Amino acid sequence: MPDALVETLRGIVGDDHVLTEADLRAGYESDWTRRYHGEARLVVRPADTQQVGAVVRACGKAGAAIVPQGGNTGLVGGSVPRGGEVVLSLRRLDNIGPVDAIAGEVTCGAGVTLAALHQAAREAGWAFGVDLASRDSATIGGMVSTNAGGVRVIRYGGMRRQLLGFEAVLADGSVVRRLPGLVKDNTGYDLGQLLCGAEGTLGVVTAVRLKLVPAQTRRVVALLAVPDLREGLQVVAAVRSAMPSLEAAEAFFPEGVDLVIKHTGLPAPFATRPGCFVLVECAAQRDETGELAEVLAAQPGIVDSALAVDAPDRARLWAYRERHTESINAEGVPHKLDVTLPLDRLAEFEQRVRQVIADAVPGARPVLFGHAGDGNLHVNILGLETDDERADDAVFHLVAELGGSISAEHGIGIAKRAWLPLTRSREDIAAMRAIKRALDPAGLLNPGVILPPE
Ligand code: 2HG
Ligand code: ZN
Repeated sequence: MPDALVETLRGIVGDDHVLTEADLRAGYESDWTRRYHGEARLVVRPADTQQVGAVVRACGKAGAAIVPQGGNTGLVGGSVPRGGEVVLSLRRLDNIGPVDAIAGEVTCGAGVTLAALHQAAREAGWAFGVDLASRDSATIGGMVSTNAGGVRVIRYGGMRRQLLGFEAVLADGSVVRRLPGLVKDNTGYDLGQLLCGAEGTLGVVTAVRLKLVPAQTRRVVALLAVPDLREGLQVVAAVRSAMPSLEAAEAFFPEGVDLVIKHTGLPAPFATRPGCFVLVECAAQRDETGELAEVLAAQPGIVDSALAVDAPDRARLWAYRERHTESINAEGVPHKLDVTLPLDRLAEFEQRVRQVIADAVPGARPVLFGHAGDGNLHVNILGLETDDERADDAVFHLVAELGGSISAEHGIGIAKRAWLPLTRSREDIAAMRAIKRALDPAGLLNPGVILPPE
């Protein structure tokens, strides 16, 4: 039977941008880990905000649910169809406005990649505060929608802190625009901050106004071998209290480094195999290598270290951390549990979680790594069936017991919605449902994401 919606959408975006053939849809239907996939009714690729509005209106009229999608680098199943939805790709909204050099701000379309934004900021003598490993594909709209964090949160915060203004299409196809955005603006509800982290369930972000930060010209990275995470956190605390230029503080373990070595061919970073690796980066307007070396020298827990100042050397050290995700993926389809703990419980969590996983599913292979400076660990688990959630359940219960959150920076998606009540009260969830109902009464936008069907 001909799909009337296809014709309507072709009239809005042009024939070439409504994808109905299975092979053309495929790249939009499966997530990066291959754990989440579903068939889309079609993929539509509007070119601008006005077209996004028309597409949303047409879908609403046809009763067709929409899954908004950016670079499709999400890790919780929130950006791929579950079955029969329209995938609304925002990638063509890739315009970057001129950098406002007086305010240190820029307006960019939802489809701009993080790498392109970094480059535009750099060319204007500024920097953008958020950075993460999938920078070449991740788009700003998706990063706002998931309130992405990344490796510099300890210094600059996540996407929420960069967001000064927004433009979005609401579920009825109308457009709300608060651009360019003001640093001070107390005029009612902050809809931009509400859309940020809403994972496309309350509106479709089409453009944002973002804060930029001063470009730091001198960087130093240290890769450190320590006996365990507890010791690693001591080192991070020492650097943090002594050096305001601390920009990243990451931790990982031999289980992950072994995989990185296996899949990238990189040499082992140190002659000995420590219990834990810590990577810190400081960035300033002048060379702070001496200061960092001095702080580190006073840390008795460090058993081995490598310092890098030049860009290729820094990249070489970062590779041991940043190439975890792809190396894990090369081993199989992981379950990805992105959790955060109060910093004073993080080491206890790390010490207990492997056993908790082993007890839940004997033979499961945990690989932990993450952002030690902000209490965020990525608990990746290999060797599990896609829908065997026993290990996930056990880990989330441990997180809740220790006062943490089941999602630090990846969002809830469909992957974690069943555990929302572990760390959100009934009243809290009811308030979230009320907001969803108010802004999307027909349940058109990313249905089933964050909040399970009632
Ligand atoms: C990172 O920190 C990303 O590299 C991905 O948040 C984490 O692959 C993961 O689990
Ligand atoms: Zn991360």
